[in-house]
Amino acid sequence: METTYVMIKPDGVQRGLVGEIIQRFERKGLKLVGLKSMVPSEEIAKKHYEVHSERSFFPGLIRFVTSSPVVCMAWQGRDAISVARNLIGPTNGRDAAPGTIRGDFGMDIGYNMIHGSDAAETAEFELSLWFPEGLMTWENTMGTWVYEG
Ligand code: IDP
Ligand code: MG
Repeated sequence: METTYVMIKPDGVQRGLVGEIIQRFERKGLKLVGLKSMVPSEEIAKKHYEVHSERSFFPGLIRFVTSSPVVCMAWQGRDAISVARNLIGPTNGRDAAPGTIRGDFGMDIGYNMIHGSDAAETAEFELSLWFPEGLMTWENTMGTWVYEG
Protein backbone atom coordinates (compact mmCIF):
# COMPACT_ATOMS: atom_id res chain seq x y z
CA MET A 1 0.00 0.00 0.00
CA GLU A 2 1.17 3.51 -0.79
CA THR A 3 0.25 6.71 0.99
CA THR A 4 0.21 10.06 -0.77
CA TYR A 5 -0.03 13.65 0.41
CA VAL A 6 -2.89 15.63 -1.10
CA MET A 7 -3.70 19.24 -0.25
CA ILE A 8 -6.61 21.43 -1.26
CA LYS A 9 -5.05 24.84 -1.80
CA PRO A 10 -6.57 28.20 -0.77
CA ASP A 11 -8.46 28.67 -4.05
CA GLY A 12 -10.17 25.27 -3.66
CA VAL A 13 -11.26 26.13 -0.12
CA GLN A 14 -12.33 29.68 -1.07
CA ARG A 15 -14.40 28.34 -3.96
CA GLY A 16 -16.25 25.88 -1.73
CA LEU A 17 -14.87 22.78 -3.43
CA VAL A 18 -13.65 20.92 -0.32
CA GLY A 19 -16.55 18.44 -0.17
CA GLU A 20 -16.57 17.85 -3.92
CA ILE A 21 -12.82 17.16 -3.99
CA ILE A 22 -12.76 14.88 -0.94
CA GLN A 23 -15.68 12.92 -2.36
CA ARG A 24 -13.72 12.05 -5.51
CA PHE A 25 -10.93 10.42 -3.48
CA GLU A 26 -13.43 8.57 -1.30
CA ARG A 27 -15.46 7.29 -4.25
CA LYS A 28 -12.32 6.06 -5.98
CA GLY A 29 -11.67 3.71 -3.08
CA LEU A 30 -8.73 5.42 -1.42
CA LYS A 31 -8.58 5.34 2.35
CA LEU A 32 -8.35 8.55 4.38
CA VAL A 33 -5.52 8.25 6.90
CA GLY A 34 -4.94 11.94 7.65
CA LEU A 35 -7.10 15.07 7.51
CA LYS A 36 -6.75 18.56 8.93
CA SER A 37 -7.01 22.21 7.95
CA MET A 38 -4.68 25.12 8.65
CA VAL A 39 -3.36 28.39 7.30
CA PRO A 40 0.18 27.29 6.40
CA SER A 41 3.14 29.19 7.82
CA GLU A 42 5.67 30.65 5.41
CA GLU A 43 8.19 28.17 6.80
CA ILE A 44 6.18 25.05 5.99
CA ALA A 45 5.10 26.41 2.58
CA LYS A 46 8.71 27.14 1.60
CA LYS A 47 9.83 23.67 2.65
CA HIS A 48 6.96 22.08 0.72
CA TYR A 49 7.77 23.96 -2.49
CA GLU A 50 11.56 23.93 -1.96
CA VAL A 51 12.21 22.31 -5.39
CA HIS A 52 10.65 25.36 -7.05
CA SER A 53 12.56 27.94 -4.98
CA GLU A 54 14.54 29.24 -7.99
CA ARG A 55 11.48 29.63 -10.21
CA SER A 56 10.09 33.07 -10.97
CA PHE A 57 6.62 32.08 -9.72
CA PHE A 58 7.97 30.94 -6.31
CA PRO A 59 7.33 34.16 -4.28
CA GLY A 60 3.78 34.41 -5.64
CA LEU A 61 3.20 30.71 -4.96
CA ILE A 62 4.27 31.09 -1.32
CA ARG A 63 2.09 34.20 -0.87
CA PHE A 64 -0.86 32.32 -2.37
CA VAL A 65 -0.51 29.12 -0.38
CA THR A 66 -0.11 30.98 2.93
CA SER A 67 -2.98 33.39 2.22
CA SER A 68 -5.88 31.37 3.70
CA PRO A 69 -6.75 27.83 4.81
CA VAL A 70 -5.68 24.67 3.03
CA VAL A 71 -6.96 21.14 3.67
CA CYS A 72 -4.20 18.59 4.27
CA MET A 73 -4.94 14.95 3.54
CA ALA A 74 -3.21 11.60 3.44
CA TRP A 75 -4.79 8.99 1.16
CA GLN A 76 -3.77 5.34 1.14
CA GLY A 77 -4.23 2.56 -1.41
CA ARG A 78 -2.49 0.51 -4.08
CA ASP A 79 -0.44 2.89 -6.25
CA ALA A 80 -2.07 5.76 -4.35
CA ILE A 81 0.45 8.32 -5.65
CA SER A 82 -0.30 7.83 -9.35
CA VAL A 83 -3.99 7.17 -8.71
CA ALA A 84 -4.25 10.55 -6.93
CA ARG A 85 -2.27 12.35 -9.66
CA ASN A 86 -4.66 10.91 -12.24
CA LEU A 87 -7.69 12.11 -10.29
CA ILE A 88 -6.07 15.56 -10.05
CA GLY A 89 -4.99 15.99 -13.69
CA PRO A 90 -2.18 18.04 -15.28
CA THR A 91 -0.93 21.28 -13.70
CA ASN A 92 -2.75 23.69 -16.02
CA GLY A 93 -6.52 23.34 -15.72
CA ARG A 94 -6.96 24.52 -19.31
CA ASP A 95 -5.02 21.45 -20.53
CA ALA A 96 -6.58 19.01 -18.06
CA ALA A 97 -9.15 16.51 -19.32
CA PRO A 98 -12.74 16.73 -18.10
CA GLY A 99 -13.28 14.19 -15.35
CA THR A 100 -10.12 15.27 -13.55
CA ILE A 101 -10.36 17.76 -10.69
CA ARG A 102 -8.31 20.42 -12.48
CA GLY A 103 -10.07 19.63 -15.76
CA ASP A 104 -13.51 20.04 -14.24
CA PHE A 105 -12.89 23.10 -12.06
CA GLY A 106 -9.69 24.88 -13.12
CA MET A 107 -8.75 27.49 -15.70
CA ASP A 108 -5.28 28.46 -14.50
CA ILE A 109 -1.82 27.04 -13.82
CA GLY A 110 -1.34 28.95 -10.56
CA TYR A 111 -4.85 28.57 -9.23
CA ASN A 112 -5.16 24.81 -9.76
CA MET A 113 -6.86 24.00 -6.43
CA ILE A 114 -4.98 20.93 -5.37
CA HIS A 115 -1.57 19.38 -4.77
CA GLY A 116 -0.63 15.69 -4.96
CA SER A 117 2.77 14.10 -4.30
CA ASP A 118 4.55 13.11 -7.51
CA ALA A 119 6.75 10.18 -6.34
CA ALA A 120 7.41 7.89 -3.38
CA GLU A 121 10.23 10.04 -1.95
CA THR A 122 8.24 13.27 -2.23
CA ALA A 123 5.22 11.61 -0.63
CA GLU A 124 7.35 10.50 2.31
CA PHE A 125 8.88 13.97 2.67
CA GLU A 126 5.55 15.81 2.36
CA LEU A 127 3.69 13.46 4.74
CA SER A 128 6.31 13.92 7.44
CA LEU A 129 6.32 17.70 6.83
CA TRP A 130 2.54 18.19 7.09
CA PHE A 131 1.71 15.30 9.44
CA PRO A 132 4.63 15.16 11.91
CA GLU A 133 2.17 13.71 14.44
CA GLY A 134 1.73 10.64 12.21
CA LEU A 135 -1.23 9.16 10.38
CA MET A 136 -4.25 7.08 11.38
CA THR A 137 -4.24 3.30 11.23
CA TRP A 138 -7.70 1.85 10.85
CA GLU A 139 -9.52 -1.06 9.33
CA ASN A 140 -11.75 -0.12 6.40
CA THR A 141 -14.31 -2.91 6.18
CA MET A 142 -15.47 -1.60 2.79
CA GLY A 143 -11.92 -2.16 1.55
CA THR A 144 -12.67 -5.82 0.99
CA TRP A 145 -14.94 -4.70 -1.86
CA VAL A 146 -12.35 -2.38 -3.41
CA TYR A 147 -9.57 -4.89 -4.17
CA GLU A 148 -10.26 -8.38 -5.49
CA GLY A 149 -7.30 -10.02 -3.88
P1 IDP B 1 1.99 20.04 -9.91
O1 IDP B 1 1.21 20.72 -8.79
O2 IDP B 1 1.08 19.62 -11.01
O3 IDP B 1 2.88 18.93 -9.42
P2 IDP B 1 4.42 21.61 -10.27
O4 IDP B 1 5.10 21.78 -11.60
O5 IDP B 1 5.08 20.72 -9.27
O6 IDP B 1 2.92 21.15 -10.57
O7 IDP B 1 4.25 23.05 -9.64
C1 IDP B 1 3.85 23.21 -8.31
C2 IDP B 1 2.81 24.29 -8.22
O8 IDP B 1 3.41 25.54 -8.56
C3 IDP B 1 1.65 24.15 -9.23
O9 IDP B 1 0.64 23.28 -8.78
C4 IDP B 1 1.17 25.57 -9.34
O10 IDP B 1 0.34 25.92 -8.23
C5 IDP B 1 2.47 26.36 -9.23
N1 IDP B 1 3.00 26.67 -10.55
C6 IDP B 1 3.69 25.85 -11.37
N2 IDP B 1 4.03 26.48 -12.52
C7 IDP B 1 3.53 27.72 -12.41
C8 IDP B 1 3.56 28.86 -13.28
O11 IDP B 1 4.10 28.85 -14.39
N3 IDP B 1 2.92 29.97 -12.80
C9 IDP B 1 2.32 30.03 -11.60
N4 IDP B 1 2.28 28.99 -10.75
C10 IDP B 1 2.87 27.85 -11.16
MG1 MG C 1 4.63 18.98 -8.24
